[in-house]
Amino acid sequence: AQPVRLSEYRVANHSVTTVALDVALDPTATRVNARIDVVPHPQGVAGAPLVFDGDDLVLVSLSVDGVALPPEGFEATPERLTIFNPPARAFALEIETRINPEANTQLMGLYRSSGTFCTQCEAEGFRRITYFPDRPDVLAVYTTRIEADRALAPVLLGNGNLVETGDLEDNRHFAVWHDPHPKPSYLFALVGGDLAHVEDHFTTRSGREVVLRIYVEHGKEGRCAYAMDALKRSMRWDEEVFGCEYDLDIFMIVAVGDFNMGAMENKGLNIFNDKYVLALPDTATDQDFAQIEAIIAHEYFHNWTGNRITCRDWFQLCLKEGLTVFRDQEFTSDMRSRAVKRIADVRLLKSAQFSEDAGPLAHPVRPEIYKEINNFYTPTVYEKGAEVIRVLKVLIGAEAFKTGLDLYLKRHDGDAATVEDFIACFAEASGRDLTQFFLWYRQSGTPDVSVETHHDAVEGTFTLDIRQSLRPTPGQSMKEPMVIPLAIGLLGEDGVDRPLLTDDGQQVAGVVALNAERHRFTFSGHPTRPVLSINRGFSAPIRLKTDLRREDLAFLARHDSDAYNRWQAMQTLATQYLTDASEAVRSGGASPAPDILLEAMRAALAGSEQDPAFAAQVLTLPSEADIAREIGTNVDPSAIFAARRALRTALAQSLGDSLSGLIERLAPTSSYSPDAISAGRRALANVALDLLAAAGDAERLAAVARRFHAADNMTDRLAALAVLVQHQGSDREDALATFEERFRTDPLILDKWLALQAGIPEAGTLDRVRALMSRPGFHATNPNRLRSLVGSFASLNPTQFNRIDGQGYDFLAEVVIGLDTRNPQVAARLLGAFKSWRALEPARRAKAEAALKRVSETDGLSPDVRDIVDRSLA
Ligand code: B3K
Ligand code: ZN
Repeated sequence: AQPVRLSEYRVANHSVTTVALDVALDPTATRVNARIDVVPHPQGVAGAPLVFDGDDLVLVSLSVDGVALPPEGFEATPERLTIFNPPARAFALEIETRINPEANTQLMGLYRSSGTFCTQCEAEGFRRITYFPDRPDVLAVYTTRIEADRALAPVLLGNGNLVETGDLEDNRHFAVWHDPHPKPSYLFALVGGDLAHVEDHFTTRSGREVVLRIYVEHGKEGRCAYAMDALKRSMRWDEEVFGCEYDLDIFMIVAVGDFNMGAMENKGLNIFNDKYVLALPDTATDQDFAQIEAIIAHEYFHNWTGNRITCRDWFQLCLKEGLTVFRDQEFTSDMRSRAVKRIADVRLLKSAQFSEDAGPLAHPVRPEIYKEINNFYTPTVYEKGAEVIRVLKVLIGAEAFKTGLDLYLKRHDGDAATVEDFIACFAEASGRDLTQFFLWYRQSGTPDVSVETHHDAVEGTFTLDIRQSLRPTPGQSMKEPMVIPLAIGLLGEDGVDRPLLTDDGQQVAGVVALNAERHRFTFSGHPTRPVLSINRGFSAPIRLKTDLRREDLAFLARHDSDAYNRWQAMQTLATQYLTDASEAVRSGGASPAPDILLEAMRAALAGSEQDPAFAAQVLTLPSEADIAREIGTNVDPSAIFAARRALRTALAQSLGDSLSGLIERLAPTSSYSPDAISAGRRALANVALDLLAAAGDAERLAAVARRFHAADNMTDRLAALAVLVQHQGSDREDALATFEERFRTDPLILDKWLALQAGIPEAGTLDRVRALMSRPGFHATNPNRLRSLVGSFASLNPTQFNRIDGQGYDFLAEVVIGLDTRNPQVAARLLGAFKSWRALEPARRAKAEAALKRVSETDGLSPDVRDIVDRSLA
């Protein structure tokens, strides 16, 4: 396939004003009649042929202004409709196509999920329904008429407002939906099926009455209350914080079981993976509740950032995704704890995005070339896309940021915009030149920033020598220096922030900005050496090296006024220890003494009940992947695992009594509630439980097993099970069997059970995973099942995926090859687990490469998998 380039963007030669779709649903032969009002684009090529996209389409009939086109006037292939001499004025095109939803295993376009007809059109799925200029800068007003057998699909849903329903002969019926807001085809959706719903209402601040509905499988109505509440809170919050009001009479969410990703923001008709809708205390963990809240908000927020203002082309994907992630992060921060949310977001950024930036799949936040757009829904576009907006906010200040965002929402309402349009609003609002800032969108890779400090006791000065660099990434060998805002503080011996005075005695705000390769900042008024707290709140998404000593880090972990940096200090301390210890395991040398780290953990534990959710984060050690990333090259996952396990054992032994005391004091006094405070207490208790059992002590494990059996909610039950599965022995198999028996009929819950087993760090896990894959209840075509079992194995089990014999890699390659013919998007996603293969030590690297080559040599790969495998091997 030919790559698509940003530099080659041209307007479409033909635009569309209105679309009237008439869809007669049938499992294997759905008829689609599209009446499309076409106008030649004034900036397009005059007299150009009309070229519409298709994918796997069968044309039944075609007419222009009511007259059938003669065969020599057009060409229709499954991928393209070309009309050689279209009228040079506005005209109506009528296209009839026939599609087979049942055979649609890609889950793009119109497909069936457990009998329900539903659609997924982003990025290029609409062209699997009818021929169309399937690109985000073609905006049209849609009317959708859906008809179906009443028994097969009593519920018929479309975008916009319901305008008509009625009965037809032969037990058929229809519904007509009209969406007055012009939109690109990727936001089109329809649903038909036998679904139940729950209903609520929302009154917007200007008085519009909105009906809210969540559609689910019959019997699941009782699991929607949390999602509905999250929706109403999102709607209110978006009015209050961003001034964004809802703009239709109804807002619908439909939960389906087969979905390629989390959810989709179709106008007025969001379609969700049911995992992100359904929740009860007994079925969902605290983490599930939090994710539901965040994703409901995210999709709802797209109504303005994505739908009212959409993207000109797919290179601008971060325009809607980065901004909407930024907005959902802010929402969660306001609903829960800002510091804890920041920590969680940075953890995700580092694990998913920094690793992407460091490997063969690195790409800029705004890519300039792609072969398969579905492969660019990445942590870089989403998470780094949100970080970059945060950088902008720190650089220009909260006030100018708000003015700029208001300007953007107003100026570009109804537009298909670009990142340049967006940034221009902030340049205008702040009066600043944002040319250098724009490098955050253009240059891929994570900047390295190193800081050397120097204290001069005689002069009373403290100097920072800061250097930035950016390594080469695919397609970008030369890099320019970035503008990097670093929030800083200088702590005195009492742990309190000292005033920041420049060398001429001027007080400065707490942010220094780098814009060149090297910078020196000198602060005065420091007769004694202060302790530097830098990149507070993770003000810039960088890899930071400082000359802080272990004692300094322990001091910051205790005293920093910036909560994020208290957490970061402990992580850095632990990461440094664990990288050294991994090295020692590997070389057979002696492990360093963990004294300072143990003491810092003990201190954190002592104050943990003041803010349990925060303390839970502090007491969670860096993951094996975090340590691997820090080591960077020649990585041996087994050595990392051994070092980490030894540290956990040491912590369990030295902090055991404090941990058990804490668990007792955190025991719930009332029944389960998913609120953030209660969730924080459970999180802390469960982190403590996990540490306490780390030494594998039989008595402690028996106590965990009792907790498992006594749990009255999924959070505590699953947390206990997660501890048990880490340790061989009969408790584990008993607990797994109990869980399976209890939730046997609920695949969504069994997914958790699959994921835990896939993560067991033992040699038997691969066989276990294979066995689980071939059990009767495992639907190997369902994305949630695959992600839970295969995805967890490949991404969350470093020692077993990276087995020294290469069997973990072979397994993944085999699954990807088998899946690719049915669902290329999910196959490509799973293959992404190889993204750090080049960082491995030589023996594993060779095995990983061989497995990737096997994929690469497979005939008939999809464009999705072909693109990932080619870039991975390049
Ligand atoms: N916009 C969708 C993602 C679509 C992915 C297409 N492969 C969900 C979201 O980000 O809100
Ligand atoms: Zn999104």
